[in-house]
Amino acid sequence: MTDRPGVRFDQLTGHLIGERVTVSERRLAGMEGYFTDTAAWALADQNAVVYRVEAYEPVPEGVLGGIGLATTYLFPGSIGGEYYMTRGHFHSNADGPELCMTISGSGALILMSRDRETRYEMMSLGSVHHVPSETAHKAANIGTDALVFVSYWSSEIGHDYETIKKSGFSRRLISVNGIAELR
Ligand code: S6P
Ligand code: ZN
Repeated sequence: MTDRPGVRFDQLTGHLIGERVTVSERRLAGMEGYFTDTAAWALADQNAVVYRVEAYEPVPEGVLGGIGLATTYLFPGSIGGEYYMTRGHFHSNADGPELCMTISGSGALILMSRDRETRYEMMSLGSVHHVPSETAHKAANIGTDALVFVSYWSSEIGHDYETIKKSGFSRRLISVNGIAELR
């Protein structure tokens, strides 16, 4: 028995701290095919970190009975006018919803239904977003600082990246004269 939780959350920065927190980084090299302008992607510094994720999953993915928690730090940048974004995914196995809350920065949560209807919600300090089941989701950073947000999901769901890798989202968030537009 211990009186100390294994993981701590810093509500100002979003940092998850503890031995059971896993940290992963996604660089441009790991985002082949995700940006429309593949030539601009190929010319960009492949070492650039697009986002970092700190995650705490008390129950393994695919197993019923836990809530996953992650903080995403999505850095500012763009490739061919398309904002830096997370890869995006559907939930799978048992599909299920997710809740996201913005800690800092400004961005958009892009949501696409199974019939490929795409919409987005603006993300800013304190904004709360419900990602319904059967909805692909990815975040885009439209600001000049890191976009930091926290996500919660049920442990029994899995993550399907293949569908988005293969078919993408039906619309993309692009900077047009500095204004975000979904096209
Ligand atoms: C997990 C949740 C987030 C993302 C993270 C990175 O269900 O949606 O924690 O994993 O924002 O995005 P992605 O699409 O590369 O997993
Ligand atoms: Zn998710």
